[in-house]
Amino acid sequence: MTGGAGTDSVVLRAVQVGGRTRLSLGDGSNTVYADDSRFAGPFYLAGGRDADNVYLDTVASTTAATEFLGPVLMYLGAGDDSLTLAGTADVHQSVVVASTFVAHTGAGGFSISTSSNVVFLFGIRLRTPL
Ligand SMILES: [Ca+2]
Repeated sequence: MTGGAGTDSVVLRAVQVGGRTRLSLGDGSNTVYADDSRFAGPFYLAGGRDADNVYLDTVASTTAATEFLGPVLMYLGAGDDSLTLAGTADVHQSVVVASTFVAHTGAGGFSISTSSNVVFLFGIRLRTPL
C-alpha cells in the first residue's frame, strides 16, 4: 500500500496477511490503526516527513490480539511521531511480537506508549534507535 504526500489514514481490522505487509505512506500526517489482525510475514511501515501516529491493537472490547509473526520495521521519519502498543482497558487490546520489532524515528519528537498486554516472544525487546 502506497500513500502520497497528503494525509493518509490506514485502518486494518481483523486482517490476515499471509505474506509481506508494506505500508509506504509518504509525507503528510499519517495514521495507522491495526487491530485484531495477524501479519504472518515481514511488516514494513514507512512514514515520511510530518507527524505519524501508529496505534496497534488499541480498540477496546475486541476478542483477539494483533500478532506480528515476522520482523517489524518502521521508519517514521521526521515530525512528531507516536507509537501506541496495545491499550489498557481489557486483555484483548494485545500485541504479540514473535520476531524483531524496530522503530526508527527521525527528527522531531517521539512518544511511545505500551501496556502490560504487549508480549514479546523469545525475549525480544522493543528497540527504538534514534
Ligand atoms: Ca484486539
